[in-house]
Amino acid sequence: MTTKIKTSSDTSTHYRTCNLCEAMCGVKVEHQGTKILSIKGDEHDPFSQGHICPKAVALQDLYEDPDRLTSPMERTENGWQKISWKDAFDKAAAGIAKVQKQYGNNALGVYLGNPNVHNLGGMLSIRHILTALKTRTRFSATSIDQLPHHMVGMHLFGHQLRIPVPDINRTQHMVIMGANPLASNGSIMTVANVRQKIKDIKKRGGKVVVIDPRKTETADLAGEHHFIKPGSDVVLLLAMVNHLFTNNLVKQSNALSLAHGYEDIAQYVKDYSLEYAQQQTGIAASDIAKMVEEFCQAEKAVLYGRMGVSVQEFGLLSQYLIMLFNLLTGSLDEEGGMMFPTPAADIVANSGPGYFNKRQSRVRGLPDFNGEFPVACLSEEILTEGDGQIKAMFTVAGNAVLSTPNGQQLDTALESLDFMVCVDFYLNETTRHANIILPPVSPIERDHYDVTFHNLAVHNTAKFSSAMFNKPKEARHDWQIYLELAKRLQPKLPFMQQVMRKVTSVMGPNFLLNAMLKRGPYPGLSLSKLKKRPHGIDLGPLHARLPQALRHKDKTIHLNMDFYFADLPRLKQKFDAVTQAQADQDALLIGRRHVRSNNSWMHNSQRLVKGKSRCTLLIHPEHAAKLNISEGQLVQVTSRVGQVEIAAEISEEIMPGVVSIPHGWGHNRKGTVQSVADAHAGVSVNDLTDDRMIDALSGNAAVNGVPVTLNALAEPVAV
Ligand SMILES: Nc1nc2c(c(=O)[nH]1)N[C@H]1C(S)=C(S)[C@@H](COP(=O)(O)OP(=O)(O)OC[C@H]3O[C@@H](n4cnc5c(=O)[nH]c(N)nc54)[C@H](O)[C@@H]3O)O[C@H]1N2
Ligand SMILES: Nc1nc2c(c(=O)[nH]1)N[C@H]1C(S)=C(S)[C@@H](COP(=O)(O)OP(=O)(O)OC[C@H]3O[C@@H](n4cnc5c(=O)[nH]c(N)nc54)[C@H](O)[C@@H]3O)O[C@H]1N2
Ligand code: SF4
Ligand SMILES: [Mo]
Repeated sequence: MTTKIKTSSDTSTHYRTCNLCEAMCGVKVEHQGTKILSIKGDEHDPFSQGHICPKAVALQDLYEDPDRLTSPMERTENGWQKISWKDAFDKAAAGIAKVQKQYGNNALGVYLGNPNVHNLGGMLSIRHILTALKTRTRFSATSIDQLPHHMVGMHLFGHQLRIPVPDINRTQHMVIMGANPLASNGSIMTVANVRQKIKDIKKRGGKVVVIDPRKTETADLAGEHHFIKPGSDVVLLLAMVNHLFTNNLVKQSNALSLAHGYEDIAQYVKDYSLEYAQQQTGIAASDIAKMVEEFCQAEKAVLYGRMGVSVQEFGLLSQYLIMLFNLLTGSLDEEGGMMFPTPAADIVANSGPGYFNKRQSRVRGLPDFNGEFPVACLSEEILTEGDGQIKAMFTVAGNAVLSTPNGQQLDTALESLDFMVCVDFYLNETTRHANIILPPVSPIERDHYDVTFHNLAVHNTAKFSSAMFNKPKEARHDWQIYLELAKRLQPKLPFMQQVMRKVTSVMGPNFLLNAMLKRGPYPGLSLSKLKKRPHGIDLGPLHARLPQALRHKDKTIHLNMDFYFADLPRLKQKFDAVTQAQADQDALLIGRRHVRSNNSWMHNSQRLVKGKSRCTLLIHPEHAAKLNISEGQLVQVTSRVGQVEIAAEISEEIMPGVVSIPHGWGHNRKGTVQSVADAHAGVSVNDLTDDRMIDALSGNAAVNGVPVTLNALAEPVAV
């Protein structure tokens, strides 16, 4: 809520929720007019209690960034030109219509990037533009991210967004697989100040265990850490579930009583012994047994797995097994286990349950989820000629060239398009291919409510932030861009849709939020009530919600064993054979995140990128010595699809045989306008990740565990 600005010399205080990552921290901004004086944590925020990370100050950098686009741009023979909004909408609509008329509606591809989910107006009005674009060729960042979580939610609990999260505030034992919340600030676990939460678990006598091919910041704090060979988590999980059955450790619970036929799981996992898991993962059989037994002995325990597990070749089966492990140990829907949040604006009640494999992609036959094809097949859909080939693209809040596998191939593919429109405020590696760029306002110039992340939060709260500064009159919100373009692309609509579009353009999407709040589970809550509480409202800890929270009509958990365990032959094939790729490779490549970075798009903030380059190749000393690589030395890294040259950073924190490069770098390409990022360019790990390496069960991209070879190049250089 903003205190009214009287004169530009008055200092005002504004409270809002930072929308840059999933953690929903409350910030307190001091400003004089539109000059920001400071950004600090809001200690009265009921969710974050004053915590922020270094990225919060980047809200100011984003707002003030001279490279941030504030007017629509058109690419012409003489370079980029500013154009009026009217011309931009007319030209964007005409260009899309022309391609669709010539090649059919599906010749337009759509890609939705991650920040769309962190955008209130965007989330609530995106359907208007998707309808008007009339194409069934859609992609998003979901299929290089959390797709397995949606599928497990849909199958087991009846809705793609019915996803339980660790009750980190009350657990006594937490096992973290393939997540580094100390850098990422948590994901599919909206939690502020995770460092403190982990310390608190230990302080109350509990335990935290991390399973990761890198001894991360989280692993350091946790105390117990096990290296795991990238991509082998699925074998570990099968053995862990098997151990529950063979050692009589399955625990009855309310959730388990709703999962009919769970006893049959034992049959599917029986061949996966601890010894086999040791052989495949590198974790000693005795350590695995101890890990399972300690978990079962703990009063309250939770197993949590994220990106490291989701984006590997058996990502979906792994996330399913994580859910089964929680279910079979009495940790699902119990205090201190995996619990279902109760958000004030209930997106589960306001969206479809999700569907899978209704259609298959044209070239490779990959399954859709909810109407979206796996992003790993985007470039082939542009490059492969024939009926249904993508000839134009529409992207929103995404930078697929740096974010999706075989980015170099996508870069080339985008170059070949007839037409492209991007809704984005940077001219970056992806949007440089656009014909028209439509830039929305920056985050602090809009209202905010985390429709998505309240649904994944470890404590129930409701927080609404009004725009801090009024947007310039001529500027547009994302939702306004969608609606104006939709009007031009599809002037005629069925009556009710026409009314909804009209009402949304006149009133803005907040009325939809208000309707959700009023229909929600907390009587008396409304937008006007939230506006009076600028720090937000505390709605209490998570509580047990089964069976009511199940969206299946019969109010039971559907285990869908046939679907999931049908993946076991593929698994056997992969793990039983030493493949040629394994014999040739020097290392398995994984990613990493850093608290001062945010995917590909926060690298234009000097404050965040300053200091030593973080885009380095992490390699273990023994491994480096074997390949004659010394600290700082330039190394050529080669995969099936590409090659990069990057300085080595030698560290014992990485497992021998594994190397790590962070994603989102590789700036300074011709035609981009991001001066700070260009000066800290780095290389793109997604020029190495392979569009052919996917989780065949879900279609999700597999960017962890990519086989690469390494060649020491020049003499050491300073990093
Ligand atoms: N600072 C910062 N915060 C962010 C982001 C960011 O880019 N920067 N991005 C945001 C987004 S979009 C997301 S989705 C979240 C992601 O949040 P997290 O899931 O916490 O993501 P990462 O930090 O990448 O952690 C993944 C971990 O998995 C490990 N890993 C890699 N391969 C394997 C494997 O095969 N097995 C196992 N067990 N582990 C493996 C990696 O070493 C790494 O430590 O973070 C969000 N927050
Ligand atoms: N190798 C590897 N690849 C990965 C990952 C990994 O761990 N390893 N992580 C994956 C994950 S989890 C994700 S989520 C994806 C992210 O992939 P993307 O979503 O494609 O990429 P981002 O880097 O988040 O780019 C966001 C874009 O949105 C713009 N933007 C920011 N805010 C707004 C806004 O409010 N409105 C509009 N219109 N635009 C905005 C930014 O300028 C930027 O261009 O990357 C994935 N790629
Ligand atoms: S942790 Fe995330 S939400 Fe919190 S201040 Fe940092 S970027 Fe913003
Ligand atoms: Mo993500």
